[in-house]
This record gives sequence, structure tokens and C-alpha cells, in this order.
Amino acid sequence: MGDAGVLVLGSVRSAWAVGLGVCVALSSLGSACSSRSGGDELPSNVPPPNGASAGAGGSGGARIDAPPPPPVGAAGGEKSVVVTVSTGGKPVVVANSGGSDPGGSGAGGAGGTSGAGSLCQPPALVVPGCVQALESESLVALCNGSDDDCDGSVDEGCKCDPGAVQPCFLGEPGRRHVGACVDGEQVCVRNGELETRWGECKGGILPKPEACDTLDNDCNGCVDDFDDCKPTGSCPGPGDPRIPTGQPLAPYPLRGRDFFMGDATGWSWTVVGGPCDALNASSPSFVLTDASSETATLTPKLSGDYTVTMTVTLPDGSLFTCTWIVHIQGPGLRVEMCYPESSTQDLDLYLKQPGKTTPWFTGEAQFSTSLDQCCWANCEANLRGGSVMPAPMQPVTRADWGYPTSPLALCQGGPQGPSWQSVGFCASPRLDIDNNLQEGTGLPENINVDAPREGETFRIMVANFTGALSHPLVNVYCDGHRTATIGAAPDQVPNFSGTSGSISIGALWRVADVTTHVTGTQTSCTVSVLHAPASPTAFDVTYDDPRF
Ligand SMILES: [Ca+2]
Ligand SMILES: [Ca+2]
Ligand SMILES: [Ca+2]
Ligand SMILES: [Ca+2]
Repeated sequence: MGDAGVLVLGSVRSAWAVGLGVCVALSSLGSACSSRSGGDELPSNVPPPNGASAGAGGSGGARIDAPPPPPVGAAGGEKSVVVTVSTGGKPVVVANSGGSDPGGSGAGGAGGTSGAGSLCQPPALVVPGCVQALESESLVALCNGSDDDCDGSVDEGCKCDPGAVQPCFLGEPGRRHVGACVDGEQVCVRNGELETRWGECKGGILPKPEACDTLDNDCNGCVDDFDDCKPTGSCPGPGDPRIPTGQPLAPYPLRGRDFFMGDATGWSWTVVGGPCDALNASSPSFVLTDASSETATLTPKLSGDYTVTMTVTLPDGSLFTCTWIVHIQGPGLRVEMCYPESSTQDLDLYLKQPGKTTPWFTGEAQFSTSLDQCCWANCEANLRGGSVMPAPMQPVTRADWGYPTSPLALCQGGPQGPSWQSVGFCASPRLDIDNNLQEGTGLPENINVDAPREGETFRIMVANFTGALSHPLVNVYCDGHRTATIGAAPDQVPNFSGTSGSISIGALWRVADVTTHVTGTQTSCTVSVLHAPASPTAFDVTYDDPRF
């Protein structure tokens, strides 16, 4: 059995906080928070980072790849911030309201007048919160998913467990969980043989130039904080009841009239998916229909975050745009496997029944699959008795690990939906998307346990059936939260090729053990990535060896 390195829990996600301070619920008053004019730029007293532009772009979504440094010494206004470093070493962020020097640093504070007379004053107006530039955020115990020193990198220098996923925010830390801002996610990767580091923070919604849309786009605590904003529409932010959580394989309506009531001459919807879509853009993990209509429909195949953008064309040709995150949250444990070669090759996902440690195969080929696991043979809507050796046409019973069956809504929207409807329920465990090049190609493959019990441990395995070199990635979701991503670049599984599973066992990758923690109806997980017996870091890949 492989050596296991323990990953982090995925149960606790930062709460989606609504804006800290909302100056005016709607800007129908005509004037809003600060008195700066225009809605197309970041606060003028926050200088752009060296050599970089701070958040350019239009309504389609500006991204601040390199957030501004702390405006030490900048001409003050209500947003001035002074950073001091105490002798204890932990940086301290000090808000400088009203232009007075907080003392000690000799920096900041002078001359600001923009706060005068505005409707939004500190403390409603949040400070950026950047600390002094740090060599490593770990030195000051700031391994927290925030880019505390605003150098464009989250938790640099912090140790982590390869494969672990954490929420992260690439904007100024003071803007995190404020207004429209939503965390993205980052995956822990190897950095050489012995080191680890957090990878790029992807997804989420960063501060954008303020727009007139009833949302605090720049996440400074103030909605529509510029002059003469009379919103024609209302964009949703985190926690907005108009953007409820969705379910995998269930149609999710995107109703434009929930967000824009005025005259429109055109509608346009775009959706960006998660890590499997980044791997295989030609076969998205979702279907978007009526993308040029007032109401579109998103049908996601996978759990996780989908970024939705709605663009309305007004009669005068101007555009009204909203971008938000739709969380797709399948219940219990969901294991997804995707790979860039999925249109031409067949890999198979396996999940061993908790408590079992038997070999994955009982004979010389992958057709001789053990049945104390959930896989193509015994876990799909249609059971494939005729394909299982050694007795062709032997009856195969459905994988039954004692869980209750699940409502049809959890699986009938998938490629095997009609078959599940004939079954009458969604099984659990269940393999509901099978990429086998015949019934499905270019698809992710996933196995679900909708209602696992407390303290169960499931082993995940990927078998290379066609045999040619491929690069699978496995995501583990618990209650819809991505807990681990294993096999993503730069930590791809090497040499995952071998003889075809039709004539031999071929290449098997024992991915991880997932242990569930169940409280009431909530499930979280601990994921232990598996390693080869002789190596603390290598993936546990074997060739023609069926061992557990
Ligand atoms: Ca940083
Ligand atoms: Ca940090
Ligand atoms: Ca704002
Ligand atoms: Ca706004």
C-alpha cells in the first residue's frame, strides 16, 4: 500500500460575506459614496503597481493581475493607508482617515480632500489592507489565502500539501469578501523534489472598476460610488437570492429580466467553467442554450464554480454587463476525472467500496473487474453484465453499499438520463458520465456517493483502458466544494501509458484515499494523495499490477 501524505480539509470555506458597508442601497439618490466622478477607473489615490496597469478593461471584467502596492506617501484621501511594522515582526495595517498622520511612520495622509462631503466615509469605506512587501507571507503567519503584501501572488512562501485546494483572493486583502468580490481557488503543487507552493489563484471575482449597477464592483465598501449614477439594471453579488446554488446535471435558468428591466435590443450570455474546462476547452463541462436570448439555460455537468457574464445591449448601443459566480453543489462525495485526450482515448474511473482492499482486477484484463467497487461495469444506469469476465453474459448486480437511493433530479439531466428514468431513481454510488468513446467522448467521468456515512474511506483509481499516453486530472468535491485536485500541471502523472486494458491490466493510477466527515446533512473530506511504496513524492502508478 502506498505511503500517504495528508491533505487539508475542504469543509470550511470562507463565508460569502456581503459588503461590509453599503452607503446607499440603490443610487437613486443621484450621489453616492465618494465624490470622485466617473465609473471607469480605480480610486485615483491608489497608484498602479510598478510597470503595470491597475485594472484596465471595460465592462467585460477587468482583472487586477498585480494589485496596487500600499500607497505609502501618497497624497491622502479617505482611502489612504499607512503600514507600519511592529517590532514583533507582524505587519500592521493602519487606516488613515481624514488625512491626519497616525504617527510613527511619517508617511501618508497629506492633502486629501476627496472624502469631504461624500456620503461614504470610513469605516464603511474599507482600506486596501496591503502590508509592506514581504519576501514570504509565511514569515508573518499570513498563510491565509490572501495576497497580504499585494505583490500579485497569494501565500508565496507558504508550505502546503500537493493536491490541496484552498480559497484565495488576488485583490487587495481589505477587499476580500467585500461587495462583488468572490474568492477563487488555488492548488498546491510541487516546487522541486522537496518543496511545495501554492499555484496560481484562478477564478473568483476580483475588484473591477466601479460600474453603475447597484453592486460594489471595486469592493471598497461602497455601492456605485461615483457621481450621477442612475442604475438601469442590478447586478447580483455573492449571497444574492437571485443566484441560488445549482446542482450538477440540472438545468439552471439565467433570467436576464432578474437583472435588467429597461429596454434592450440584444442579450448575450457566456459561461466559464472550472479546472476540467481549462484542460479541455473544446468539450466544455456544461451546455449553454439560448445564449443570445433574454433567458438562457446553463446545464453544468460538474460541481464547482461557473462564472456567468450577461451583456445587454441598450437601444443607444451601450452595454450593461454583469458577471457573477454560480456555485454548482452536488451533495456528498463527487470524484471527477478529466483528461485532455478524452476525445480519442478511454480512461476509466474506479472507486473502491469502503473497507475493501481487494485487487482491482481478478484476471488478466480490465474486463475482469472486481465488483466490490464502483466502475463502468456495475455503477452506470445500464449494467454491463456481458462485458465482465471470466463468465461472459454473467449477471452483474448494481453496486450497493447500503446507501439510500437518490431522487432522479440528481442524474436525469446527464447523458444516461433516460436510462436512469427507466431505473426509477439515481443510484448511489453512481457513475453518471462515462467517457468510453462509444456512448460518450470528450467528457469528464465522475462517480458520486450522494450520502456517504461518517468516517468512510474511499480509494480512487484511474485505469488507462486504451493504453496510449494520457494526463488525467482528478478533482474531489465534498458538498460541492473542491477539496483536492490531483494530476494538474505542473504535477502531471508521468508515464501513464501501457498495454490496452482489453488484453492486459495496463497502467493503473491509485490516486488518493478520501475520508468523509459527516455532520447532519453536511459532508466534508480529508484527502490523502497516494504515493508509490518506494517514494514519498511519486504518484502510485503501476503496469500490469492489479494490487489495491
Ligand atoms: Ca503576496
Ligand atoms: Ca497570505
Ligand atoms: Ca465601490
Ligand atoms: Ca457598482
